[in-house]
Amino acid sequence: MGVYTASATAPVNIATLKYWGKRDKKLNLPTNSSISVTLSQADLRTHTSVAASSDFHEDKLWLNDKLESIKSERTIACLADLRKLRKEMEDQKSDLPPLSTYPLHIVSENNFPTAAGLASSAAGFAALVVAISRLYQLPQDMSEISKIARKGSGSACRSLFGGYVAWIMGDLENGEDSKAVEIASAEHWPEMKAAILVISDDKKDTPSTTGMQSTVASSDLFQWRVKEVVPRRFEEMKSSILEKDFAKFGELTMKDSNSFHAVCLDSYPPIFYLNDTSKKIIKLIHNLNETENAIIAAYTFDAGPNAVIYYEEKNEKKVLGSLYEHLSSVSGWKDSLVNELNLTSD
Ligand code: 2P0
Repeated sequence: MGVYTASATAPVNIATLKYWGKRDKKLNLPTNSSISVTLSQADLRTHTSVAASSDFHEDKLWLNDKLESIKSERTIACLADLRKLRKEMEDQKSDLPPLSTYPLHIVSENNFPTAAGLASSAAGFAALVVAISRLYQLPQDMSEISKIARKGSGSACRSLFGGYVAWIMGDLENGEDSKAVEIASAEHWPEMKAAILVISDDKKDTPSTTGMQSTVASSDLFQWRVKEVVPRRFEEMKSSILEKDFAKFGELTMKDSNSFHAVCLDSYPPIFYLNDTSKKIIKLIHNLNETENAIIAAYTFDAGPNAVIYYEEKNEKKVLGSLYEHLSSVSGWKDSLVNELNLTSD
């Protein structure tokens, strides 16, 4: 019997308009639409190879060279959805090998710097789902496939596209309209760059899923954020990307990072992701922009203290120079772990 193989690489994405809150935990349906920028394949990515054979006895997963059992409900849900789509093809074309019935062997590797302290679930589920959809030769487009990646990890649906990506929250209860779509390719705005400032590689204080559930249940500010703030900001940020208006894009990115951390603080009990070093970086970027009399750099922070700084290439020396100059004296700053990332062109 033959072995059928395929592989895929998926990069990390960093949200500029944050996903925070689920209206359906099982389907990972969000309470608001979000926008992200996909980073370079070369810097932070997951590579996944998959093989299917009737000779295999069970599904197996090797994660960074370690054999893991496939117990996670999210992984099981992704595999079931992919097999269902393949089965539909096999039912229509009887000469197709019955791959939907074969066990899978999955080998997945991250190239993240070991201490980067970055969430890997987005790239991980994106690479897994794309590799298997290739193995199964599924005809669905990436937006359709992104609905399956979403069930693995919400933010994973955005890593199926390069460049500037929106995850549309959708209205339908079955989640069929909650998917990722491309806003613009990386080539549209090639001057855009991102630097990751690693402050801590500690495990997250509060896991994202737990944090989101707590915010949805307890924060009053959250209602204002999802009903009033994000819908308006979504349209404005999309326009700023299409118009390559960095000042607007940067302002919205910083405001949305602050709004996300504000609803974390407004949760009860409060959730803290930023630390003192994060706050120093926030001040530093505002000081830099004030000195320049223009927004030339923008920070954003996810569910942890590490910063991602967006800037345009023409301002690289100013932005990185200022960061290096001031941060070298800030305790808690790991200067050896700055990554300057070109956005992906894949
Ligand atoms: C985001 N984050 O938009 C936001 C901003 C963290 C802060 O998506 O439970 O790992 O797997 O759907 O996607 C992190 O949460 O959560 C996240 P699940 P996920 O990137």
